[in-house]
Amino acid sequence: MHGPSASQQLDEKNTSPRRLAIIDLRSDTVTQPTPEMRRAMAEAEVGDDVYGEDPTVNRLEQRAAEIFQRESAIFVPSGTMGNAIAIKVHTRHGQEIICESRGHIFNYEMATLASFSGCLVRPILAEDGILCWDEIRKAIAPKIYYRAQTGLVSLENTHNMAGGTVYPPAVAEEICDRAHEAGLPLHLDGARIFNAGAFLNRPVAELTRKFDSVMFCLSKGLGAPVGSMLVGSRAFIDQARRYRKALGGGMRQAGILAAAGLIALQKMPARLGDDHANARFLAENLAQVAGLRIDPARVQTNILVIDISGTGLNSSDFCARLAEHNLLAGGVTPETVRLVTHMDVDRAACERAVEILRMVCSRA
Ligand code: TLP
Repeated sequence: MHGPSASQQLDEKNTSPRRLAIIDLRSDTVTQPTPEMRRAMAEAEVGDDVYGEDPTVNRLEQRAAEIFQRESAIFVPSGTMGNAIAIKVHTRHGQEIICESRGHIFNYEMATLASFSGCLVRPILAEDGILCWDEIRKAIAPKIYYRAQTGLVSLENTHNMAGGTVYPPAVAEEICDRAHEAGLPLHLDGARIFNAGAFLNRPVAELTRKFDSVMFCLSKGLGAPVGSMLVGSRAFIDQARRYRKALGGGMRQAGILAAAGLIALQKMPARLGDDHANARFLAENLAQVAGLRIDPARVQTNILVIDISGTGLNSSDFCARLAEHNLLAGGVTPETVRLVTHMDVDRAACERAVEILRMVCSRA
């Protein structure tokens, strides 16, 4: 993702920050903690979490384990660290990881799967980001001594850069069953698994039950300021705790952050449908705009990846023009732009976003 930051864009125009006037659709990571979260953070009971003594972190980890019906969970500073730790626990140096070509672990995690875990990616392109067992089966390295062996299959649900697409449960389960039969562990980058749950109207425990580990984010659609969780077996999480420390992720009085995470888990999944309805609203309206290509039927959750090549602009110039009108979006490739709905963007803001996009396209 690239493009100017909100403050850079404001500085360039020498305008004082008026956050409310800006419609920020770059990501659901930009959400501000709710007043309830801020209160809980101020009042959180804390201790040193590296000693396992932060009661609020302990409660959050217990709650996450309960929701996902797992033995154990660990609070980590970011989704990137959660994925890096999971990959490290599952693999050995010199192995391959099968994932989709536009997967976050492959493209946006600073190659930690290579630097920390010593693995290569064996990418598979799927137009909608959703892999199926038949494709994965063909990508598994043959058991020949001179071939690097497959160590892990990692799926992403929802799939971010494919446009927030959701795995049909039966497809994900077949992959898990067959991969397990082939002796391979499965990790789920479930940064937005609650969006998948909202789309399918199914509990996240059910959607993820066959994966060996799941990472999900508190700081995206769920609105917490910081943090992600990794869930799995007790042995897996015990090992994860060692690697979290190795990466500098032992956070001491982290209950301040976990307090917001508990509210995120309790209150926020129920409202994700609003974000999905807003994304669908954007898609339906933008599909009518000359120069933009988006299929509303494929917008399942809160992410739109729009083909802007018909405007004759590249994504950086296109986003810069949107920013002149206080609409922030991010380029994915030179020809595509991503819009992400979230709790700080309501329907009125989406209506305004459509007007701005229409105007910028008509002048391109
Ligand atoms: N995604 C961010 C950017 O890094 C692209 C975003 O704005 O969407 N898995 C998935 C599927 C993600 O989308 C992200 C963040 C992560 C992992 C990493 O989470 P963080 O940002 O907490 O390290």
